[in-house]
This record gives sequence, structure tokens and C-alpha cells, in this order.
Amino acid sequence: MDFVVVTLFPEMFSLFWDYGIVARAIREQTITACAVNPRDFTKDRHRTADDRPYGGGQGMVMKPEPLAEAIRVAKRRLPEAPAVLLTPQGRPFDQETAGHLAALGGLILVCGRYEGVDERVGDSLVDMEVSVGDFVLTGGELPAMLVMDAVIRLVPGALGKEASAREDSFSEGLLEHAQYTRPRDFEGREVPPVLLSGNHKAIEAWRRENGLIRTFLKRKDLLERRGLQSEERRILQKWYRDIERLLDAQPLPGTDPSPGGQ
Ligand code: 4GY
Repeated sequence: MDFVVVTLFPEMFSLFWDYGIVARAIREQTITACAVNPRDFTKDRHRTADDRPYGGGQGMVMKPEPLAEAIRVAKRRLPEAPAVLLTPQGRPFDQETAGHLAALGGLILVCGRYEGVDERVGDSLVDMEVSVGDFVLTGGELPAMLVMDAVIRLVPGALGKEASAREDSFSEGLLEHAQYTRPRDFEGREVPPVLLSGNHKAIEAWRRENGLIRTFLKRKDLLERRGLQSEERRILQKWYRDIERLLDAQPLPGTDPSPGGQ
């Protein structure tokens, strides 16, 4: 898969491209990545990439001509790839969107700076807008890296032979189960014994239950969105019955006969 980033700050991407799984994927040509700088398409001697907003107001706007020329160069390098603008106004980015984008041969990521980009560039050259969250950053570079990171690990071969992104529980819309490594006793806290049992079926069952309960406790919205499979209903019903039994075993309020009791 091929990535072209349109950015006024290409150096911001060198660390990202030079380390870890992303660096290995580039080295092994599983992906390619490069940057195009709109400043290289300015024509004045100050290489001006911004200008004052029509109508007045605070801050500056990205000048349309250099940005448009940079996006056109990116599109010439990747004629099939959509140009994605990173903006809080875009479609909320999630694992499903990452999956859709990873199925494409290439991606052009357009990073805004200042107060925004001239609307007419978006109209004619941007194919899609994506947001990484409901907050405002100083530029689209971090969102572009975030999107690339989530997409790259879904590209076949990028994670290497040791792991497959398909097996992540988030690929099923749930949070990941708890993870443990040595030592068995860390500051008095033990690893759940089932994980030391060598019983692979029991370990699988524990992990599914753990991931489901964590999702219920931390992110109910994820469960509401996607619904429950039959095994998941059974796990939650078991918890539900256990909680009911605990509640039934409690004395009713106002029935404690002891002195000072209710
Ligand atoms: N949130 N999700 C985001 C952002 C900042 C365009 C300059 C976000 O994707 N991008 O906050 N981008 C950019 C937006 C103008 C600042």
C-alpha cells in the first residue's frame, strides 16, 4: 500500500517512518510513504503558504494555489488513491474505517495548518474528510500519522509473521482482554491461575469473558452499537445471576434487629 502525505512539515513524519513496525513495513516494501510540501509550489521569494482570511478575523488560512498544486502532484503519483483531509469536520475515524482504507491500494493524506484550508481546495481536490476525535489540534500531521498507523497494521504482512490484526478483539468490536507477563507475582499481585494452566480452551474462554466484561464496564456504548452474540449473552447472564444471588442474600433495609440497626 502506498501513502503520500501533503504537509508543510514533512520532517514531522521522519520519526514515525523511521521506527518500529512502520519502518520495517517500509524496508520490506509492504508499504511506501513520502511527503509533498505545498511550500515547494509557492512562487514568491518568501515561499508564502498562508494568507489573511477574507472577511477579516483572527489567524491565517492556507493559500489555495500551493496546496492545490501539491495535492495534484500527489494524485499524479497515486492516480487511484483518494485524497483524505484530516479535519474535526470529517467522518469519525474508527477501526471499521481503518479497515476500509486498508483495502485500498493507496492513500493521500492532506494536512491542514493555521485556521484551516481555503474551502475551494476542499471542494475540488479532496475526496473525503476524516476526523480523529472531537478536539482541535494545531495541524493535521498527528491525525495523519494516527490514521496511517491504524491502517498500516491492517495491511497484510505489515505486522510480520508473529501476529495477525484479524485476531485482535477490536476486530470484533470489543476491547482486548487483560495481558500478563512474568513475574507470576508482581508486588503481591498474582497472574490469574488459568493463564498458567496450559489449558488452551480454558484460556480462550477466560480471555473472551475478560474482554466482554471489560467492554461492559468501560465502554457500554460499544456493546449497544454492535449487539451481543449468543455466547456473549450467556456470559453476561451468568454475571447477572451471580449479582442477583448476591443481592438476594442481603437483608432488606429496616429489618436489622440489632441495637442501632435499621
Ligand atoms: N481532530 N481530526 C483534526 C484536527 C487540525 C484543519 C488546521 C482532528 O482530524 N484532524 O484537529 N486538525 C487542523 C484542521 C486546520 C488545524
